[in-house]
Amino acid sequence: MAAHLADLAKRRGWTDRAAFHQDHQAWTHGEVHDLAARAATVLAEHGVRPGDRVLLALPDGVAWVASFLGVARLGAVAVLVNPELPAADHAFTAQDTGAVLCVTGPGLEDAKESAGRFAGRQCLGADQLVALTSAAEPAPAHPVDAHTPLYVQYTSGTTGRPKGVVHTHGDPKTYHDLIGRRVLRITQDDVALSVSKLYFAYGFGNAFVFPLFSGSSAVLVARRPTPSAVDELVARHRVTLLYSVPSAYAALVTDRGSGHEACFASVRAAVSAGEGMPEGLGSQVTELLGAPVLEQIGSTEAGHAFCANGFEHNRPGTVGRPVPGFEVELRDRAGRPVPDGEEGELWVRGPTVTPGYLNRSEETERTLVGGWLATRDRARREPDGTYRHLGRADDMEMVGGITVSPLEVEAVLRTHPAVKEVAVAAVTDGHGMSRLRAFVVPLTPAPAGLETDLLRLAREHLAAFKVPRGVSLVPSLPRTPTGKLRRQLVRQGAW
Ligand code: 3SK
Repeated sequence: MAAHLADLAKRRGWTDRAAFHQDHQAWTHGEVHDLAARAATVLAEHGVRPGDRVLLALPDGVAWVASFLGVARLGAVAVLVNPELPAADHAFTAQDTGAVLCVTGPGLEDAKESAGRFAGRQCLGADQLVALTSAAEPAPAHPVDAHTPLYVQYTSGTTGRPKGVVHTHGDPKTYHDLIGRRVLRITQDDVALSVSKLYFAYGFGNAFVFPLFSGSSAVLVARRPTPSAVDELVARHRVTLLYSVPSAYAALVTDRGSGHEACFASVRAAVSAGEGMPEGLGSQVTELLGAPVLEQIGSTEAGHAFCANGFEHNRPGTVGRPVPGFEVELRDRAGRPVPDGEEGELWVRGPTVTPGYLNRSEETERTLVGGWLATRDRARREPDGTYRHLGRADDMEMVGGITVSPLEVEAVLRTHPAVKEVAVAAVTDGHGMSRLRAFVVPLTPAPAGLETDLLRLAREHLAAFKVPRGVSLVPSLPRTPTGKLRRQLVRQGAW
């Protein structure tokens, strides 16, 4: 992939075009590929050989890009992890992958301390890696094919140990051909900003793969940008494609009110994934940005999106139609097909579905059945072929022996104008009984009597068994770094 991209940039004349903007500096496609080829030499000097795994625990930036492409050039495998994880999680990933080297970011560069954090593995600070490239020659590319493993991303699911998902050298080009080019119509004039980070499947496609395969550029920021940082970055770099998640879009809208803002004039589309867009939020975002919101759904196992809305066919509130090249089926718990209009679990087949999890043959067999991927997402197919996402199969709550969809209750409570965010879960009370409780982040200041108002609203719109027994006002909800709600923590009341 690394050699193919460097060659593509030359053949298409992109070498002098900006590829990445970081802080106040721009890096061209030519500079990035040159840096990556030299980084490969430095990595080889640190003992990296074809097939070895190299952990990348560093924030988004050009050093991340050069490290990834350097690893790819050597025929080694990059393991993409959140640099902010606790030490025990880093140690687990280092051991699970048998990484030979960990490339680390700021705060983790102390080699001795880092070696402890990464289970005794050799560590190399990303700044040092970049500094060493100035004295290094470009490395030749190790021969690989489309099926050679290229990178591993970890998925935690809602329970259990994190699992390493393997993707191959052929996958990124396919993400770009199917989603970047066909769905989003990315051209070399686009400028991307992704709130989701590069170590996550969504951010990896948005801000790394699509720019490199299209000759366009992306703005890279080390930390998740605040709403005012998004305003500033969009205006400064004239961002055309904004990729984010519903909770961050909600913050963008609520932090200012409504109405189209001049700083967003360059935006031509706002892509949303990670979880369902609450009703009404999509139109608020469209009004603010003056651009369509394109909702999609994907998974780490699929590599990127497998269902998406596009410019010609955009149905707000749905995740759109299968991405060209993907097949989607709805099945019941027994694996039987579910008719249109009825709810089922989403199964996906397509060219970038992972060959399997690292070291987890049983989980691989359970999740990949006859070439189909069990996503554990629940959905309904509408008559026009679009899919409506109804939550995760393991999201359902059980109260008094009855199954309740927390999403349905949350949708009702969210219509209250003083509610910023809400999560509903079955929580065990002092008598060991499972009771439905709503956790609400209010818009500040919260109006007096908000809890009573919310219970009244729920009683007006929901069957009695779906009405929460209580409401707790909380300052925030537990979310993954990519914005997904951690329902297991909500259930435990532990965050
Ligand atoms: O979380 C998702 O829905 C998603 C969407 C696009 C690409 C990747 C992912 C994981």
